[in-house]
This record gives sequence, C-alpha cells and structure tokens, in this order.
Amino acid sequence: MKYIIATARSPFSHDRIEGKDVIRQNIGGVATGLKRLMQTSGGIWVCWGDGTLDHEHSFEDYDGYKIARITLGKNEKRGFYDDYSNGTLWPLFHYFRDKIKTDNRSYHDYYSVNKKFAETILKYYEPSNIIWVHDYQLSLVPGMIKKARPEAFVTTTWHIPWVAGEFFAILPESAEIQESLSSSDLISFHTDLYTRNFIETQEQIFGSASNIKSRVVAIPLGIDDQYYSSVGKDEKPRKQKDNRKIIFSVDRLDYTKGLKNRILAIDLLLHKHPELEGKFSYIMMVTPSRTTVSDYVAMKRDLEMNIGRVNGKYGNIDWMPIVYMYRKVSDAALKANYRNAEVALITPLMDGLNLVSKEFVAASRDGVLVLSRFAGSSYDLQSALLVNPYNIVEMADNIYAALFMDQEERKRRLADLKATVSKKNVAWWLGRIEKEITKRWVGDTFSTSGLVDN
Ligand code: ADQ
Repeated sequence: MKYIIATARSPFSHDRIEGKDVIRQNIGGVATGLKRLMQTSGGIWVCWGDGTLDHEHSFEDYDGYKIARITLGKNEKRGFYDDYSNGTLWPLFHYFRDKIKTDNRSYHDYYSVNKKFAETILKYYEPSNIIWVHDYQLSLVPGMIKKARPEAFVTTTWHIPWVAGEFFAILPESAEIQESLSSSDLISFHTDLYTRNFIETQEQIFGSASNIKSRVVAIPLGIDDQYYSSVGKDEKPRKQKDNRKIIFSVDRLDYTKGLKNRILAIDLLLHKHPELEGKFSYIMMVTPSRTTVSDYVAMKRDLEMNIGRVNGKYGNIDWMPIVYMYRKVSDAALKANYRNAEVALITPLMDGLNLVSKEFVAASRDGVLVLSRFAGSSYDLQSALLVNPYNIVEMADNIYAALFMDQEERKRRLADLKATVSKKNVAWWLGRIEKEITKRWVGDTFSTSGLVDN
C-alpha cells in the first residue's frame, strides 16, 4: 500500500537564488510530518509547484518518494490561492465575517485548480493506493475523485477550524464543499469541537448526518518532540543583559494570530506595573506570509505602528520592551529561542491547532506557556495559563503571573505539558490515522508504514 498525498504547498521547491539553483525546504509542521511518512512508505506527493524553477521539475524522485507538481498561471494562482482560499475560506473558517469575500469568479479558479489536482491524482492512482487530501485549499478534490473512482479510498485531513453550521451557511458554495468533503471515507480534524460542527453542518445542509458520523474523527497533529527537545551541539544558553526575562512568540503574519492584542497586553502590563521597566524583553518573531493579499499588507502596517507606539511610550536609550523581527529564521535559531524564553505568548484569536505551542513545550526547560483558549492545541495543553485573547486585562495579568511564577509550579505545569506533547507526537498522529484507515479499508493489500502508535 502506498499513499498519494495532495497538499496545496509543496514539501520543497526549486528556486534560483543569486544565480544558483537551490532546493528550498518547506518548514511547516504538516510538511515535516508528511515527509516522514513518505520517506518510510514511499508513494506520490501531488502539490502546487510555486518555486521559480518548479516547472522544470514537474515529476521527480526525491528521498524515497515521488513528487508530481502542478503549475499555475498568475491569474489562476490569484483566484485559487489569494482570493478564494485565503480571501474567502480562511476568514470564514476563523469566524472573521467582515473579511469574507464572496466572489464567484475566484470560485471558478478554485474549482478548476481543484480539478487539476484531482486529475493529476487520478493519473497516478492504482487500486492499492490510499489518497490523502489535505486542507481547505483542496476541499473539492475528494468529491471529484469519488465521482470518477467511487471505489478509491479517500481520506481528508482538515487543518483549520470547522465553524458552526449557521456560520458556514454564509458561503454561497457551502453545499458543494460539504458534499465533496463528506464523500471522503475518513475525515479528520484537530478537535472534537470541529468534528461536532462538521456533523451539525451536514445535518443542516442535507437533513441528516447519520451517513457520515462514523467517518469523522478528531486526531490532533503532533510534532517531532525529540527534535525540539534535543540541544544542538553549538547551542549556548544566551545571557540577557541585566538578567532580563524573555517573553517569546513566533507566528505567521496573520490577523487570526492576535498579534495586535498582544501588543495591547504588553502596553497594559507596563502601565499597571511600571516597576517592570527594563526587566523583560518581548521577542516577537513574525514570519512574512501571504504578502500578495491586501488585508495582510494593511495589518502589517497597523501592527508595526503599535509596536512603535508602545516602544516609544515605555522604552529608553538602554531598553525597548518589544524586539520585533519580521523574517523567517532557521530551525536552530527557533529552537534556541524556545529554550531561552521564560514565557511563550501564543495567543491566536482562532487557530485550528497551533504547532508553535507544542514546539515550545518540547524545547523549554522551565518556561511558562501562556496560551489562547481559542487555539485547538489548548484542548490538550490544559496546564498552560489559558487566556481569552480578546480580554486584554486577563492577558496582561497572566503575563505577569507567568513572569513571576514560582519554580515549583513552573516545573509541575511544564512536566504535564511535556508528557502530553511527547505522547501525542507526530508518530502517534500518523499511527492513529493509519489505524482509522485500517478499520475502514476494504481492499486487501493494506499494510501500515510501520510508524509507531504509542
Ligand atoms: P499555520 O497557521 O502555519 O498552520 P502553526 O501550527 O503555528 O500554523 O505552524 C507554523 C509552523 O511554522 C511551525 O512549525 C513553526 O515552527 C514554523 N514557523 C513559524 N514561523 C517561523 C519562523 N519565523 N521561522 C521558522 N519557522 C517558523 C495551519 C493551521 C494551524 C495548524 C497547522 C497544522 O492554521 O492551526 O496547527 O496548520 O495543522
């Protein structure tokens, strides 16, 4: 048995940088988990080749598996990726009603790109394959495949939240998307809440959900905990000037991540506790993301203005409360930042799961996690200090509590969190998905990839 995996973004891409042809790895947690599966079990990975030289590598063998890349034209990319995936579905599934653009021209591009994915999958499909479709950019693919090959086993993993049925109904194409997803043989979400919402949506659109209940499961994605807990050989603990405590965060630049509210919480913290002047540094790392989508450009400006305002209000020649970095960093630098932080401030307004919170827990030695209740990971990470990211007072008070938490409580909370993160790691996630597939697979050639289910 081999997988055909479909994701919008590629595990790596070919680019020309400063005259040289280079391979750029995709750093996200999903890519890491799936690469591991493909290296062990082989198969084909179907994805959009967005690298500048990817069109020269539309099919290649790499690291034990094959990659089939789909090339998109400029307008097609805009309609499929910028407008419909990120301008319509992304805000819809994160409850940002005012940002949802409903324009059926972009749906047309979304439909035709999904069709390209389905056709590419079907081109390589063999009856012993499991087809595994990922996320909101490819929601029509399961239905297209089942229509052409009803006997094919299709499993879908949804990485972002699933909203309440009456909110989903805002979307003009809600019935088409629901029908496609619910034709999957197995559909996995990160939390029980999303599975309940999906089942309720099915009832609202089709009158009954009895045909899908047994095919919908909650299996939260895990991380490679050993990678994050291991210390690099050149890594040294960083000494902060004047023993300043470090508060750390890393996010993609996105309105769902609650970045501005965090700045407001730091503002309030310093207003309530002027004695904290010079006592901490908040290192806010922000990764460029969706830079061609207009909302993101305006949001960056607003965020930077607020950072400047707070630094201008409380900073002095020797100290600025917020150290802001807008760039991607290496894995090693990210790990070092997780390890050096006394407090991680992970407070999205809405987040399907949030891998950063798990990475921090695995890497930290005695840090405190301040985590939003609206991150899917908070269901498992109950020993964090859980906050409502819309409540600035609660956030400021919890940052203060985290900075001054006694050693015993820090250790106890972190030990609880570490136990969960290492039990439900990426191998556990893959093992659970494979177990669910085995229960439902009627073909006779299924054998698991041998990944551990602990
Ligand atoms: P994302 O919204 O991308 O994913 P998240 O889960 O936080 O969010 O993962 C981001 C990943 O990128 C992490 O692995 C992190 O280490 C890495 N990263 C971020 N900034 C970085 C930087 N500056 N340098 C290096 N690495 C950086 C979507 C959903 C989430 C869900 C995931 C997985 O929106 O809710 O958790 O999929 O299902």
